[in-house]
Amino acid sequence: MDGAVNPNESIKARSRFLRGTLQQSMADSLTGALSPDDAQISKFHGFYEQDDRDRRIERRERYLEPYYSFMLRARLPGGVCTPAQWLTIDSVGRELGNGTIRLTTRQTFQYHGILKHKLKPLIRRINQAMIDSIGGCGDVNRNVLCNPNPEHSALHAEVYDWARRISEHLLPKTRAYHEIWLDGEPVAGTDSEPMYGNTYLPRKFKTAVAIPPHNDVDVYTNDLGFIAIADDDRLIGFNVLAGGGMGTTHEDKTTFPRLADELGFIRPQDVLAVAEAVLTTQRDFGNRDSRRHARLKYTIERMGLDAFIAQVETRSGVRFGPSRPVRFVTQGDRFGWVPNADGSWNLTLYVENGRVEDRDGRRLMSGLRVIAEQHHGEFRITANQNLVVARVADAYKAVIDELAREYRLLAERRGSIRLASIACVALPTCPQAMAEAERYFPELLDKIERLAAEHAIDDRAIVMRMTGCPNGCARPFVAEVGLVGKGPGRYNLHLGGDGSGLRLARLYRKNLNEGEILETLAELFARYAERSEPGERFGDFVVRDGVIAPVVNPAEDYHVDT
Ligand code: SRM
Ligand code: SF4
Repeated sequence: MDGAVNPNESIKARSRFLRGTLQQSMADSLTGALSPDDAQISKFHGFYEQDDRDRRIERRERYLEPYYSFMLRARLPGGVCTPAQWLTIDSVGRELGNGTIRLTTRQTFQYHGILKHKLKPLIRRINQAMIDSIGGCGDVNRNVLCNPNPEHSALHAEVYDWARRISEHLLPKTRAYHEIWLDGEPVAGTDSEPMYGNTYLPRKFKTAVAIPPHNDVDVYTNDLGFIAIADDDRLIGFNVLAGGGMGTTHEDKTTFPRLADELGFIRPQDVLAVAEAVLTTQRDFGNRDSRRHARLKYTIERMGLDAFIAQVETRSGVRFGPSRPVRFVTQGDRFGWVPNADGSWNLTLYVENGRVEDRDGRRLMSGLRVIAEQHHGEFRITANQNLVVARVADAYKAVIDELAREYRLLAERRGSIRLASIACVALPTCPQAMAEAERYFPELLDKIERLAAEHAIDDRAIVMRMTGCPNGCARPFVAEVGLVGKGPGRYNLHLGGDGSGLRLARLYRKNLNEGEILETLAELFARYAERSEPGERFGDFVVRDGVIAPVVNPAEDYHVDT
């Protein structure tokens, strides 16, 4: 921490509850960009200014400004939308974005390549379909995650409803969004923000709700987590977690990924009060000088867990009981058809790195559109960037199955490693990317899968995740194998997640090129094939076999070489 006041704080304070000069920036047709302050404020409205990094040099050589466009991220609690909403999501992507839809690791969708003049029509179109983008980004609570597989229908419906209510409860209250994008009446007098105040949170804030035994939402990597506790399929409460996060900075040992701590057990009726108390504690105690150290994980490290819990209890008026025992067995999705307790079915489709488009003979975008036209249930985006066609009535199962086959959407012939893998967006849109991820990972996986086949371990699902930088958007620090971009064509290799999101991976080798990654994995695969016990996961094996030591306390031992 250098003690300097962070400029983002004064931008927020000056913004008149997130209005800034966004309307002027939008009206300025001389540039495709926003004013620098508005580029910060726009995030709270759900969109980021970006430029096409593939075209930077060419544009510079022609004395043109960068090719600016915008990425917009919707708010979609639990990733749930109706088929009618999907049809809008699809049409908007085709007409106003770059022709694709990007499913994200937080169960929502993004559009890339939106030109400035198309932003307002786009926001209006999704809002007409009852989807907004408030808090898609920015220093507020982000999209709330919830396990997407409703096979325990009654319990899931109840838990999902809590995820939706948390999302509503923690929304900013400013009318700026409605005023600017939906032509709402300007607020008479002064707007207000009772929960956030005029500088909002020090940093982004993420919440997830998980239903054991599936940890596909990676609940321990969130600032705030709720684990549903059920008795005979009836929700009796939640174990509450706080202080998880992935983002790090290469070579900066004051930054580290962290799994959330357990605060204790609460009853369902206390959820909103506790969520608000955790959020306001972070609002008041979080670091507002250094954005690199501003997430709740660092606040808890600084305050100490007991002091943090005491604050939350005082603010919420809720006393935590002892956490209930829970067991998670997986952090991946289950593909194909899965029956629900109410007789309906879910079909989970593999969406490579979340990109919905028609490519290489696999007409994913068109196929999903046709399915949406026939389907009467729901769509659910998973936190692994896949899509569940959910609640398909038994009578419609054959119709949907035939469409999925016709458009080649079924995951059946894909390898176990690929199905358990995810990659972040990275180049060409992400300004933070140091290396490729989404565009390169499939090609690398072809080679990794061949290696796995050579060692006869290709039927073992290994959770592999790639990101273009250490911000950790595909949560590589809880993967069994995490590849984190270091520079063009270079990645740090992390090992040792447990396949259920309960153990951090640790840096194993730095700055590897493709040949070195494959060489290193080949050695490890050989060892795994020879020495692992039946059913032992790769991540567990590398820890047991002494390849990597588990992280005990990330603030102290994450950066220790082992
Ligand atoms: Fe992320 C920033 C994409 C999930 C940690 N993330 C970004 C930006 C907006 C780059 C930027 O700063 O301008 C990326 C936009 C790329 C693009 O062109 O679309 C970006 N993050 C994504 C998505 C789309 C990755 C994906 O391929 O699915 C995910 C969108 C989630 C959503 O729908 O809300 C996404 N980002 C995550 C996650 C995973 C999660 O939340 O479960 C993390 C790690 C968890 C965490 O927050 O600790 C994550 N993103 C970051 C960080 C590091 C934060 C930190 O504490 O240090 C940044 C950088 C920042 O905030 O300054 C970042
Ligand atoms: Fe961009 Fe880095 Fe996030 Fe990948 S991990 S999307 S490169 S910020």
